[in-house]
Amino acid sequence: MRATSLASAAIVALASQASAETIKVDVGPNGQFAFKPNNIKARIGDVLSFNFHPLNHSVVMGDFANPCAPAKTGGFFSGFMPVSSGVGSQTFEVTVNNTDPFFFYCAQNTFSHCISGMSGVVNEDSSGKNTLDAYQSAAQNVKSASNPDNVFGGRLVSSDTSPTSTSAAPASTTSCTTSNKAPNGNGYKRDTCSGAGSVQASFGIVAAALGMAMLLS
Ligand SMILES: *[C@@H]1O[C@H](CO)[C@@H](O)[C@H](O)[C@H]1NC(C)=O
Ligand SMILES: *[C@@H]1O[C@H](CO)[C@@H](O)[C@H](O)[C@H]1NC(C)=O
Ligand SMILES: [Cu+2]
Repeated sequence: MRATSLASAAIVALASQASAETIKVDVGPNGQFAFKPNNIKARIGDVLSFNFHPLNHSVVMGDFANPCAPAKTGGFFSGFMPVSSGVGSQTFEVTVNNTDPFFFYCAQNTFSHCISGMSGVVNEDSSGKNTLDAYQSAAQNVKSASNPDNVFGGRLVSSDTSPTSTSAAPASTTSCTTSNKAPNGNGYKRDTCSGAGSVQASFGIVAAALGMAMLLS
């Protein structure tokens, strides 16, 4: 019984790892005060990758009840990202931890970005009242947007191939060495990768868990 549930937990972990997606969100593309896309469906484990365009945008998680203000609990803030041309040298990556709806906005007050509609939603409850349309309408009545004091809740990653944070390493830049010695010495193949959160590292852990499950059965 214990072994079975351990094994199925391991399989679920592997399945969810394999299906996690990176969802690219453009912040202010083509000079627009908008996120593209701004109405996002995401699953647990998916990563939102915010790509900053000119001028000087940001992304903050907000609450439906207080448009253009930071979420009361949790959330994230990228900081302001001044970009003169092209796309900024850093992206901001945020992991989706549950399927509850949440809103995000740009806190730039020069030209009132959030107030003029620069906001978005993840997993909108389109059957209820808390829609993106309603958030954006309410935002028009806000005097000014606000932002947290510090960057938090995500990872700043260089847009070139070398990530500034190991946990955000894309598969292509993950380097792995394979050894046949599992930590418990039972011979399961284990990959050691630089870059946490990679599929290879997780597979090693899953394989080790499966090995444990077999020993217990
Ligand atoms: C970007 O915007 C922020 C917030 O308005 C401001 O504090 C910062 O000075 C701006 N940066 C540049 C380079 O304009
Ligand atoms: C998910 O959890 C991480 C780690 O606690 C946190 O940094 C991140 O902001 C969370 N994501 C959201 C959308 O709140
Ligand atoms: Cu903006």
